[in-house]
Amino acid sequence: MIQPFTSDPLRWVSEDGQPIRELPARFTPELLRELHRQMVRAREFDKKLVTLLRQGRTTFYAQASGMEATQVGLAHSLRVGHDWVWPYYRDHTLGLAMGVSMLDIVSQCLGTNSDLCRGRQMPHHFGVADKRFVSISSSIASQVPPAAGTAMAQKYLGTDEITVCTFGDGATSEGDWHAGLNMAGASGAPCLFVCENNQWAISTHLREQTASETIHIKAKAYGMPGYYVDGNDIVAVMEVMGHVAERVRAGEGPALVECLTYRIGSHSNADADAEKHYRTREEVAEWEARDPITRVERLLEHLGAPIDPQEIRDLVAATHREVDEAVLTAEATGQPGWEIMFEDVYGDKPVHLELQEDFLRAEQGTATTGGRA
Ligand SMILES: Cc1ncc(C[n+]2csc(CCOP(=O)(O)OP(=O)(O)O)c2C)c(N)n1
Ligand SMILES: [Mg+2]
Repeated sequence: MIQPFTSDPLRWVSEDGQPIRELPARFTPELLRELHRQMVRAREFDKKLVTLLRQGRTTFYAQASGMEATQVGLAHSLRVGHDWVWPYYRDHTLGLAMGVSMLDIVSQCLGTNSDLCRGRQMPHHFGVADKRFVSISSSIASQVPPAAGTAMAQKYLGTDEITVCTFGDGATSEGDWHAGLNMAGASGAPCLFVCENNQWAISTHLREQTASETIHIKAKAYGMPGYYVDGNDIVAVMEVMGHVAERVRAGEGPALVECLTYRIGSHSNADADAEKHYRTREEVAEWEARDPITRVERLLEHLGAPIDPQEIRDLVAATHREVDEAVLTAEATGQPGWEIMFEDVYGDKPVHLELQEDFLRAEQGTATTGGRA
């Protein structure tokens, strides 16, 4: 029933919330409400983080608004903490749905002492070891070859883990992307590649990015199946991801899933106002009308289990409080001092680093600069 290489994206729920295929039994109103809750929470997180950015409290943030069904749906197809995830910089919604705490993400954005990497990464590039959510890299597609390598190791060691590797549509034009898919295909490694096709790579549209009709057909060249799914339909994302993840887990080799979606916000703060120069207001409005969150609300109405609007208002307010608390908690831990640049790399600090540290300490004119709380 779930076939690769379809010409249209696989879809279960129409844009106006009507089931167009039989709704699988697991999609009870309870599950749909929970998925809705997670998508709303992520959307509101985005809004609050953009505010923090505008207040100058962090310096980089890339919204995922509009892409919630793809990322939340993917999170529900993983075995969190067991399967390895090589994400990209727009995957905080995936992280939140995997149970990464807001405190961990906010701390990393603010670079406070509560940040797991203590301010030594670009903001909004977190990693969480116990979730096997690998630290995000900004270099487009650089996660793809190591993800293939992780999957090759899983195959070699005979584990029952799989590797999930996400990226945008633009990433598929990078050499690293082709090298990674080629390695995974040739070795039959258990890697699930997920393209979050939001149709833009900053200001470059997909049509300028590739002459290929779709992204998923590129899988053919690497000897793996390519699936095409409506990334704004969470039922479709979960059905396809679930099916494909099982296939990968069963030792049938890697697979590529292309989720067709859209980012309704700007690329990042780097192009906050520039987007009006490359895409029209009408195009954004067209995709806002296909919003993944409203689609679930309409589906619940259709199933006779509508969400009370007050419940949504309460959820929005609760999420805002949750972010505010995370920010206050993170900021209260203070910012790391310069000394941390000498820590966490070597078990025993080599002598040249000790000398450099002493030199810097003397330059600072103090023996204990400490954290700037
Ligand atoms: C190797 C490399 N080249 C260029 C950039 C600059 N850059 C940052 S984001 C981006 C667009 C990526 O688009 P896509 O892969 O579609 O992901 P999206 O941002 O749309 O989610 C580019 C070109 C970079 N970070 N790394
Ligand atoms: Mg893109």
